[in-house]
Amino acid sequence: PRNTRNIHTPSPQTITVLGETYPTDDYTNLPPTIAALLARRLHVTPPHPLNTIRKLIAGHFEGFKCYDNLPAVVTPELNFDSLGFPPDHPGRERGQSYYINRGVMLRTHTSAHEVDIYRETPKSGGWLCTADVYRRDEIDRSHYPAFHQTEGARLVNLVDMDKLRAENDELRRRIADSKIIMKDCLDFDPVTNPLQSSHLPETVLPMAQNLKLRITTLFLSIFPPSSDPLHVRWTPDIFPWTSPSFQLEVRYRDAWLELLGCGIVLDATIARTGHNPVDERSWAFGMGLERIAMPLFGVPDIRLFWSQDERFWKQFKDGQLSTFQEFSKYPLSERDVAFWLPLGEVGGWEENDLWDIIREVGGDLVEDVKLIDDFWHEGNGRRSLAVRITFRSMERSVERAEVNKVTDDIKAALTARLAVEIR
Ligand code: FA5
Ligand code: MG
Repeated sequence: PRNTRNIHTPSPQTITVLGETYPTDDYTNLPPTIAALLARRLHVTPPHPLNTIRKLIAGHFEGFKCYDNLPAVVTPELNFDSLGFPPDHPGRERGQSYYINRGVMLRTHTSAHEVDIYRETPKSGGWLCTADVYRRDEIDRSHYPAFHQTEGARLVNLVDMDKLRAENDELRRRIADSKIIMKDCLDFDPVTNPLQSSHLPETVLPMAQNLKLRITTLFLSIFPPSSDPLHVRWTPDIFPWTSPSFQLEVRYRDAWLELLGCGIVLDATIARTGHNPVDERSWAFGMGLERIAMPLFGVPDIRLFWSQDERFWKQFKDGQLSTFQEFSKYPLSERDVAFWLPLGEVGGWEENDLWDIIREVGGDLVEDVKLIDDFWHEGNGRRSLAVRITFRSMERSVERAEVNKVTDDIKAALTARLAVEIR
């Protein structure tokens, strides 16, 4: 059983997002702290590094039409249905996405605009769309509930296959001459990652190669040449509107960092856009801009991109790459909060509700939240949870009294909204 309780009770009748007022309902779960991020528009604000990356990508995909200002408030139809997400896909749940109400939500990916943009794209056209996207995710160095994506797509007319093969040969030569080390994935698993039934290998394989080669040469052109080779690897992936699908990872600080997902768009999706899948096929990708900016600018923590501290902003120049110098961090404080869940409630509620309440009350002071204890007490028949909250500001040093006050406010909010009993 899923939790349908509105965690933001007492909920106001309306909420205002980017100056527009919407009625709330039992689906509303957008906290004010997240709503406030929509106005930041980092990806079009120089000298922010995400704006620089957006422009570098646009420079690589010459002739692709750019969409940089599409509003983040979309319908679930656009975000999910237009792409063939099944009705029970977990991404649709209130625990994973931010809803203004049942009818409108914050886009969870730039793919929400695919169908609309394809509709106005001419035959054999290409386009890019860069935007802020929102997901109820856990928070750590490489995950944040608000981040940025660039979506890219290219329509290819089947009469142009020879040109495409020649282009692929040229791109392959550039990669062979470079310092990039690419592990390709030619795994078209017929069950999990099949070619579409109407697609012949001799037309679709060059398209899949073109997709991977255009992306690999993008990284070749934006990562400055260095003595260390850049390691990238392709693996199979799954998306409801592409097949076959792939993921690209890059090696950064001794770990593989996921940069993007991509694939060959399903005929069914192409058919929805006014193009004819019998002669027009398309590849599409969606890449995380912070995930590219982190290795490119040496930014060690995704939360820094949202910093208002001038020690962050003044390190960047519009359109230029530079290496971020970490500035000293203010001291942290930790507080543990333990509580009993309501009698009879043993699960089924969304852990994301818990993280969101803590973040909503604690705002930017909350650097990290970890579940440190979870047990079942035979005696009283109740489940107990404990979380450790790390408080630290990126802007200032925070007094002990303020940390205590915020911790008390968090306890009060958890009690009021999740009906827990603080231990
Ligand atoms: C998607 O969002 C698909 N829309 C991509 C796509 C487009 C597939 C077109 C096919 C065709 P995914 O959920 O994997 O896929 O996200 C894409 C990228 O966004 C990830 O590879 C990662 O770089 C970035 N990303 C995802 N979640 C987060 C997060 N919480 N914080 C920062 N970056 C994230
Ligand atoms: Mg992914």
